Amino acid sequence: GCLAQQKQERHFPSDFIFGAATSAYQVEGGWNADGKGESIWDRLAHTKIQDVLDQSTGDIAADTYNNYKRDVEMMRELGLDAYRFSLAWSRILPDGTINNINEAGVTFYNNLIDEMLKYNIKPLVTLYHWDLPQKLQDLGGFMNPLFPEWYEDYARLAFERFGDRVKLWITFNEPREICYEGYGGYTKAPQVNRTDIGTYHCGKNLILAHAKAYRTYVTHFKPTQNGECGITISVNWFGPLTDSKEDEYAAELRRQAEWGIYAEPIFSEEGGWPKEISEIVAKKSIEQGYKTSRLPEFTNEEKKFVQGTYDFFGVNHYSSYLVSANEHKVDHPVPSILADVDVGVYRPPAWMPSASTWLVMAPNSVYNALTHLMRKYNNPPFYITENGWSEHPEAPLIDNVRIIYYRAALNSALDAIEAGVNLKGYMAWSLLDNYEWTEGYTIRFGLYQVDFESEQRTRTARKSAFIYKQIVKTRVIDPDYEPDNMTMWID
Ligand code: PNW
Repeated sequence: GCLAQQKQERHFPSDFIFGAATSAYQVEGGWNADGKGESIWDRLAHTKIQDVLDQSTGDIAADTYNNYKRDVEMMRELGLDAYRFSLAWSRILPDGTINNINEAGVTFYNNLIDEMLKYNIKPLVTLYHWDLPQKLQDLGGFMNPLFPEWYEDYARLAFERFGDRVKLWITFNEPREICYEGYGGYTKAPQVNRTDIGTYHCGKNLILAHAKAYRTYVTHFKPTQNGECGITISVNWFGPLTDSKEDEYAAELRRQAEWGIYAEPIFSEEGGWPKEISEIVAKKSIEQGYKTSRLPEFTNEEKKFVQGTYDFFGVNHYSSYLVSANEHKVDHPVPSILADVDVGVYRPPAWMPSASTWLVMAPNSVYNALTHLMRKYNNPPFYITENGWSEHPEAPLIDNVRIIYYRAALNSALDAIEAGVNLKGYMAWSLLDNYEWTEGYTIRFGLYQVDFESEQRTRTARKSAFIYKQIVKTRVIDPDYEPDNMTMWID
């Protein structure tokens, strides 16, 4: 054949793990079924409905509690190697503590896991995806220094009950969204809105809880269960607006504020908080009249306890920003982590918008984030645990922009692999449409559309599902592949 006409085919490794992801509150429904306890998202949806864009709740959501077999069927249609889902802590422990185990909740997850394993689909289980038992929130939640102990008890129970079959564990999904949005801000449950110290104290207790659970796994379960345990951090890319020294430094500060404060204590050789953040917050706190730094320091013992507590780095990646030391800055009337770093962010209008204000299509986004993490943290094993594109509910099933996004992101992942990044898997967000937190059902991320008006919560494959299926099957991104029709099947 003519060489010039040959398509240059780049392959994902044959042992690369392709999957899709969801989280409990966003899909399960059954909010009080069979003994489940109330979570902080049940509380928000039931009492602060005005804070949800379409005044909706996750009470039923995609009703995965009753439809899990259909969900597994969709995984088989797509040919997935893995499926990432989360356990609802309050479904298993209604009051949050191990004094009261809800066996019906354990059974639900056993059924889901067993149904997946029938078809060789690996469970990738997130222990915590934002739905804290309300009874623990009543005691301060992540702000209570007992939090790491409550969490360790819960994690141990999960390892005991599911670890014979679950070999991939994620302790927390997105510390930034838990701490910065939920405790620092108002945009996620439990809406504490304590901007000066909420993010930092939540962050410290979360990191200690992660380390405790990891060490429990390594000591008591890994020797017999042989699985892996890591954490998922949202790592969007923050690059410098210009190549000036000031903008380079500003970008580094913003990266530390967004995800470095959670990654550095666990993945860095030095341990503890990023040193620039420690210095800035200590200095500003004193200037602001606080008696001590708003950032609680780690003791040396805690630093050592936390360092190296990972088998892999889970990355949720969606988009990029450009950072400037002097341009695009906003006022910060009250102390907060963004006031502490005080830089400007910008996005060129050419970066295509999605249905979500925070999500735009940025060039080389996955590559930039992963190669940076590789260099900074000595190339641990990585999984992309979320990546995807949102559209409005009325958008057609032929979701061409989402397809452009997935192909670009996966090509960027291949670029990263070629640059040496130890990337072992990729989870699309999301398997199906779900409850998008305070955006309710106004934003759709699914490879499958869900009809939330129907009793059955009918699921229908979008065109992107066919494209993803072909990539999973061939390990190749064919830019010209078109499905013959829109009828889904199991190979
Ligand atoms: C993730 N950002 O949140 C969550 O893990 C999912 O539960 C959620 O449904 C999904 O992304 C889509 O929103 C994020 O600002 C929220 O870059 C915000 C950002 C990233 C992830």
